[in-house]
Amino acid sequence: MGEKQRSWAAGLPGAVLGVLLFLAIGAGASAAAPDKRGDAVVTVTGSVTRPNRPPFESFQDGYFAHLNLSFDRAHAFSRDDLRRLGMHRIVLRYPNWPKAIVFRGPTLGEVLAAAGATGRSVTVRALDGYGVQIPAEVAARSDVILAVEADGQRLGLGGRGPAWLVCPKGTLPDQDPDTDSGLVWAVFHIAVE
Ligand SMILES: Nc1nc2c(c(=O)[nH]1)N[C@H]1C(S)=C(S)[C@@H](COP(=O)(O)O)O[C@H]1N2
Ligand SMILES: [Mo]
Repeated sequence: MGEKQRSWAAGLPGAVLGVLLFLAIGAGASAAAPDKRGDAVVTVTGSVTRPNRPPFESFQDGYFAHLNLSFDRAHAFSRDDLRRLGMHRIVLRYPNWPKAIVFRGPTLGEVLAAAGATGRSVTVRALDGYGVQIPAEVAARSDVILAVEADGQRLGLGGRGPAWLVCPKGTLPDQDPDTDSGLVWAVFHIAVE
């Protein structure tokens, strides 16, 4: 093995070989399916028309599997992806919070649009499995924010991050106006159906 290849390559000047290699690598990269799993902090799954990662696979997607979640199509967002979508501001205060908090992040609608989501409702779900189902028309409101920042601090794991669903009181169906029930923190998954 190799004899034929070596003699073939020996006949070509280095520069030509370099160009051929460059073309081969370029063609390979552009032909490969996108895979943004490694950067994911929030993943939109289900009825999405702009997938950017492979379908659910139970071993690699161990945490989704742990919560009995699976999907064929999904769009993964990194922190920077979410920040780039827009940083809208909303200030909220609840009796069980130490103070009013200034939240910033993209609207839920911007996140869904970037994933090409088409559906009647979405379930915004946290790492602990807590989730809230929201009709599409509510999810599209400009004051429903997937906050990635609170009081100028990024929301991290172990805190309320990577994202915190926030909106004005009374926005979500059956939202209790006196408590922050329904404001999902530690959001990592949005299922569209
Ligand atoms: N991830 C996650 N978010 C959640 C909840 C939860 O259990 N897990 N509980 C909800 C409810 S019922 C309330 S009242 C508020 C405040 O819960 P906390 O006091 O545990 O922060 O968070 C909401 N968001
Ligand atoms: Mo609650």
